[in-house]
Amino acid sequence: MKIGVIGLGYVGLPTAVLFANSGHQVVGVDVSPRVIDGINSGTYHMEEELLDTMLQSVVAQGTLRVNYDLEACDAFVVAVPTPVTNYKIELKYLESACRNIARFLKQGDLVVIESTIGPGVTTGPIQAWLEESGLKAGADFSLTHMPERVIPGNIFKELTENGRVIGGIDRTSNEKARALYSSFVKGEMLETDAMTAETVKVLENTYRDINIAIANEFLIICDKLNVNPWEAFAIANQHPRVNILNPGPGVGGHCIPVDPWFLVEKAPEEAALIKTARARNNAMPNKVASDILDILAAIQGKKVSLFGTSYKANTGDARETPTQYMVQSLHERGIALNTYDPFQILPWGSSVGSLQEAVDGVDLIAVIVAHTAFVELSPEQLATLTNCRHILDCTNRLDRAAWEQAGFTIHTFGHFRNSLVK
Ligand code: SAJ
Repeated sequence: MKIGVIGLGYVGLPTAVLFANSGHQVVGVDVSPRVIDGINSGTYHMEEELLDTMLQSVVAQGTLRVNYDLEACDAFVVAVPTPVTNYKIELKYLESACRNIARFLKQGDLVVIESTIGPGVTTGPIQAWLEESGLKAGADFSLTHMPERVIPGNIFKELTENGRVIGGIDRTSNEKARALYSSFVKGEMLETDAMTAETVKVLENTYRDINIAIANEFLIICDKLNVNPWEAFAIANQHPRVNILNPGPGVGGHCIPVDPWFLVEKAPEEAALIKTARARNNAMPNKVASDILDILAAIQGKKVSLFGTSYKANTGDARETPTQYMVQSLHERGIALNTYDPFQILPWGSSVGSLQEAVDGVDLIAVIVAHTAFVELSPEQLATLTNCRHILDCTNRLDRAAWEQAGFTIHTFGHFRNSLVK
């Protein structure tokens, strides 16, 4: 089959590569010169080695071609972003992708929407944009929503092994989508209707957001009670029906903090818990900033280094990263700081490029992200680079005994006051 993949981001590009690798002719379309020129010149690299090798090979074989312009295909897969701005979902990229497809749509084609969308969008605006082709959904072409559900950092495995939801507008759409994706998906594919598939995806991510929010709220309550939350959670999680997630400095990325708003938009009155959970998670960077302020005051320090600017461990992805909001909050309070991340240098003014620069002249190091490079840092080595001996561990991953042995004080996130008592 000839497949057009629109949007070559963290889902679209690997999907295009996997289709091409399984023998289809694939045309990848994107608006970014970095992506198109990079792929065409062989200088674009994917974060996962296996996918990177596959990308180079399908481009060399000509089974994947990438371009700014779309062309006629038998199936179209849409994986463009659907960001949320001021609590509203922006469908502009989706609209432009669908209107673009409408120009080439012909009898018998299949359109698959992978982008995350709120309930009702497939049979609402998406169908309407596609029908500007003059063709009727169902009668002339097939349409399904197949939400992507992969976790960045493990894309190849998740794309091939995860179960999929197929939410077609009719049975034929579901059958066509199943046949197409069977070329690389080994996981179970569950068929339903478009509205259910849209709802499933946002329920999943909202469920995770709320579960993280309760962990964060428990941390704040434990802090008030002077109970070590990490110890309390570890014990509570021994219970067979309890699974408290990890509290942390906030919820970043482009999915978990975004998708709940798709439900809020549909049911603003009813989604009270969802909104509260969002507010709780959004307040966490500020909680870290306040703790930093308190520790600096107690140790008579002035400057902090924030270790980690990605939204989570072992990725260079900084979308919606909590660190960004922490930096803002600390700046507003007049605290001197720098940020350090082995994966990236961000244009925040305060971002430094080496561990040595990061720890030079600081009084406190706040470990925000559990990058392996931080968790496995040698306390003895760090001790030779800086006079700073105070660490706030927001990840609870540092080996406290080893750090204390090397002369550091580890301040526990949610329980740091304990370490300030002499
Ligand atoms: N986080 C916590 N505590 C936890 C788990 C995560 O504070 O116990 C934070 C992380 O540090 C990060 C944020 O939440 O800032 C989101 O991280 P994540 O690992 O939960 O999720 P993503 O955004 O990397 O990927 C998610 C995945 N969903 C789930 O794990 C339930 C993935 O399956 C989805 O497909 C993806 O969102 C998406 O695209 O929707």
